[in-house]
Amino acid sequence: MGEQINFKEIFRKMCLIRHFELGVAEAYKEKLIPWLVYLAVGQESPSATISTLTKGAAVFTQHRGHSAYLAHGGNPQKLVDELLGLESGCCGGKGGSPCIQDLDVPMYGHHGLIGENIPLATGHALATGKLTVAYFGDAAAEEDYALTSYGFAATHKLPILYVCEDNDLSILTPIKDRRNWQVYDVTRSMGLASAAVDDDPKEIFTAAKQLLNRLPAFINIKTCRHLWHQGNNCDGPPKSDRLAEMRKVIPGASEIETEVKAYVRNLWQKQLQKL
Ligand SMILES: Cc1ncc(C[n+]2csc(CCOP(=O)(O)OP(=O)(O)O)c2C)c(N)n1
Ligand SMILES: [Mg+2]
Repeated sequence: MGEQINFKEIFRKMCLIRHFELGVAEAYKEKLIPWLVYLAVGQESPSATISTLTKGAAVFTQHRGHSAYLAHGGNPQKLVDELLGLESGCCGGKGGSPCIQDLDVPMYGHHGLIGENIPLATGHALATGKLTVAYFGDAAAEEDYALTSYGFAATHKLPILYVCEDNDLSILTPIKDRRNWQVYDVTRSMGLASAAVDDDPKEIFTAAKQLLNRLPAFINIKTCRHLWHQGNNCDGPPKSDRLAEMRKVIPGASEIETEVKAYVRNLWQKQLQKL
């Protein structure tokens, strides 16, 4: 497992996710993608950081999964093709945005029931004994089958890291209207190593590195979704933007971002010509 934080690698992955997603938003706006898309603009840092510590892990995601796919080494071209419904997509063009799966990563896709990836990932950790990472939102995290999965993982000491990308929203409903308890308090009481952090890569890296030595574990990462639950609209400027913060402190940030942006633009242009 990587021991030192590599800010440039994390920043590069964040730029890849951000510009990839903006490319999806553009294609969606132009109606080149006529089906539902769930974008992770603003939520780049959790998977960009966790992936640097969990190379080779099996990854389970839910509907907002482009970010984890790109961060964990998924093929951006296959993702573009998937979103365009082409046979060359990672699911043969039949999965679409919420169901990204690619056994080359290996990454297992979502089926529609939020949080279902939590028991599935838990079963994977039990069956294989291999490091498994499950990404899900703050609403998925509170589902009954999620809670029982955490308890099962604690009992059987499974090699799994649960990563909650906590944007404080279940479509439009904030946590305060849904529950008066924290999932990480429940997981801690079950015996899982648990942490709650902000979306600062340094904070995520430090906490995740410790948790990975004490699996099973749960990490709650506060993050900020910039766009609507589905599609490319937004309600004005975001409350926070971690990528913008990183641009100010990473040496060579502008060169890295320009390079990644050009790469992503080229990817979309090349693929759109296939339509
Ligand atoms: C069991 C179940 N209940 C409700 C839905 C409808 N639904 C789809 S996504 C979603 C919100 C998910 O929120 P969260 O897990 O926090 O992820 P986020 O969208 O915020 O990334 C809901 C309620 C569903 N798909 N499955
Ligand atoms: Mg949420």
